[in-house]
Amino acid sequence: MSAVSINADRLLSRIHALGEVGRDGDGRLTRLAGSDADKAGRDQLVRWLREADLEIAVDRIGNIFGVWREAGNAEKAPVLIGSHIDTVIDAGIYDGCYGVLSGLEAIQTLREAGAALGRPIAIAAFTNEEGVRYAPDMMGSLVYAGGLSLDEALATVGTDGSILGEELRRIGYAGADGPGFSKPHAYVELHVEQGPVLEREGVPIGAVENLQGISWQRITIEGVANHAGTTPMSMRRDAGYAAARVIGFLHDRATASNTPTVATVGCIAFEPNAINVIPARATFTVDLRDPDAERLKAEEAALAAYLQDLATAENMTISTERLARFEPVTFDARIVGIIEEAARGRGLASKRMTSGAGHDAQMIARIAPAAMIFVPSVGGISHNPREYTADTDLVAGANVLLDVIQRLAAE
Ligand code: HGY
Ligand code: MN
Ligand code: MN
Ligand code: MN
Repeated sequence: MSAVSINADRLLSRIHALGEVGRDGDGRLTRLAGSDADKAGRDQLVRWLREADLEIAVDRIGNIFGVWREAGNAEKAPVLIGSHIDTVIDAGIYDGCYGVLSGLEAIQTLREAGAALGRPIAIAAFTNEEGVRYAPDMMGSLVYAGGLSLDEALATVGTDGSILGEELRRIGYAGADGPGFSKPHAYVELHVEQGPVLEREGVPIGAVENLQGISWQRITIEGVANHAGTTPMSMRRDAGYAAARVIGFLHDRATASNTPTVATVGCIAFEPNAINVIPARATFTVDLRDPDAERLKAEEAALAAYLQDLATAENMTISTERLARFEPVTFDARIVGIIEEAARGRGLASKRMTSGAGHDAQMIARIAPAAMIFVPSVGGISHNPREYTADTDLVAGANVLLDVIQRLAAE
């Protein structure tokens, strides 16, 4: 175990302070990418990076980097610690922010301890990890890893009709300079599990060895508007009913299967959306995930076949638009081993596991050895204001991160 430990009060107070930035009139925490609330969160992070006397860079997709170049041999590629500070709607305070602020805390702790490491250390807050306003998710890290062109990303149209590039310019985060390194020596992301596994098994640290595949689609069903009172059931082409059939199909199929497949319809809109008008159109999103690439493909094919049959049976037009698709990812086994060793060094049990959630780590794994550290989520709850992780677990995870960073920086 390393001689140093993080400053728990500083980390916890920053998590709670950032958790207050971007609350709306009802107290709901929402910092969607490119929004004023996102700007407020970014500005707060940049103030903390300045306080920590780090070299600050904002790249052209708005990723924010803080670099401690003189941590070690400045010629060498840095160890990068990252995550995100944008949130979903009505979010908790830990998702993403915990990892970014723990990375900052680790750097400050090491500097204050006068640690001489072998290579620079950098932290990153990636743009639009959540993908709620602009799909796909993990967009900033995807662009940074070369998986999506900058121009395509900046031109993305949001659910509100806005353009990501214009919004980044408007909030002052359409940066220019990159972080001064092309790819990191290694990448580690610390994140709350957002699921029930660690809490259920009473294990404080997750050594995340892989991450499941993700498929996002938008489906549009065209029916015919008609009078709710005068139209016999046999004459209806009710897009609302057809959408309900699809939601039932997805839920029942994923529930009945004895596989880890999960299916979610998170957004839905009817047009003209009037109480006494049979919906002419239903537009909704489908989020399908599975750790197995072939099974994910099979689930997408089963949905496509179901939509085709439904369109024929209900005499409707059904179209689909792909919003995101990422294959399952296996993280770097060597770094997973270093995480387990660091946990042991702190007297903490750890468990190898799969991530159900998408993370920036899955993008950076395309260009550098990467892995993740999880800490337990109480009740497995996340993407919900009741998201909670005990302070002791937050501090333990950050200390494991601190030790992993030192180990990787010594290479
Ligand atoms: O969707 C996800 O899993 C991540 O929170 N963006
Ligand atoms: Mn996250
Ligand atoms: Mn999230
Ligand atoms: Mn993440």
